[in-house]
Amino acid sequence: MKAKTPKLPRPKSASKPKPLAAHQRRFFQEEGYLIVPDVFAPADLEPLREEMAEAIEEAVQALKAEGKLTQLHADLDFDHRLAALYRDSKENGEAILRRLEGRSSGGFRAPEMFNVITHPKLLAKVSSLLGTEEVVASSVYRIRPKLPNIGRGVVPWHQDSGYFAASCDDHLIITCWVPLVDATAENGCMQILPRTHRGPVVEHHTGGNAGFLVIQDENLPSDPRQAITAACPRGGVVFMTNITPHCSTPNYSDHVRWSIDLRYQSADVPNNVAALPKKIDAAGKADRAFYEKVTVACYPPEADFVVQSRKRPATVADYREYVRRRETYDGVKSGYAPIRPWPNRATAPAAKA
Ligand SMILES: O=C(O)CCC(=O)C(=O)O
Repeated sequence: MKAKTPKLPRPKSASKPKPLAAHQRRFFQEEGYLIVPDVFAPADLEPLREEMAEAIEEAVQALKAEGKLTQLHADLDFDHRLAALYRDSKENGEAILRRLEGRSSGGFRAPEMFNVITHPKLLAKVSSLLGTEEVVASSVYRIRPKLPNIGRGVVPWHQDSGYFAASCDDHLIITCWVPLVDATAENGCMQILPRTHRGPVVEHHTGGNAGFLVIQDENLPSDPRQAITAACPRGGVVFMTNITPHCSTPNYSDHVRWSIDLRYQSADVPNNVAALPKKIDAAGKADRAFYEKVTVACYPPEADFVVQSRKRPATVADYREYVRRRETYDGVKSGYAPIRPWPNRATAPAAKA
């Protein structure tokens, strides 16, 4: 990816960022999710879409230079180009996706991404759900380009806490699912099981579609037919708790269902903001003190960073610090203890009828 200037002016916005209204907060508390159709103006997300389109163009040019690609589909827009490239060649499509998504789909760290993660309109709403002004962004954010008619982006039933340390089960970590196109049932928006988020983290299995964790139907906290279809327009956000079961369905449209999902927690919830390795060896192993400190976090392998604190403004990460933390954590490739050793679906005993 090309070198970037770190500072990017945020587009001026006429309206002051608003927290969620009491009825919206109540809905979230009762249902375990909330869809707000107009958190962003579509223009707020345009720089991110453009930067991702640019990253695709760079990947295309690299493949062309290697002689691997002749049909560039340069006439197609952001919503359609990757689908056409993937259709022509799965190998090229995967190479572009790997470049765009980076390690664990969270490798994209352009200023435009940081600007969405730290956008005051989003933080005002997150802050009102967390009930604190000191907010930490969990580095577990993902870019999800769900391509038409392939299984890759179809995410099976899970609770986000299925991925996190059990020590964080009782803490609120909010997922903000941000579509970059209108997300519909046709292009594979999420399905959410409402009113089940006050229960426990149920059994997950490894070996779900595309390597994701999966909650088998018999382990879901309620009948999957109770699920709601979480359609959400571009500019909107689907907010969920870390215990809310959700999944997503195939994309039957002709375009990519682009989305990102971001996670936030109170600064009081265990995090790894204070943990940075002193050294990382050639095999990607960090010093012992780092592993001792970092395992307090809900998802130790990825770097958390403070995104809002009026009380301690010096702790808030700017773009440089965000990149530094993410790159450092990406350099640590091994040595983490398993977060949650769920059984494998293929080898687990069959559920009782
Ligand atoms: O984007 C999707 O299809 C699924 C997203 C998801 O499961 C998540 O954000 O936890």
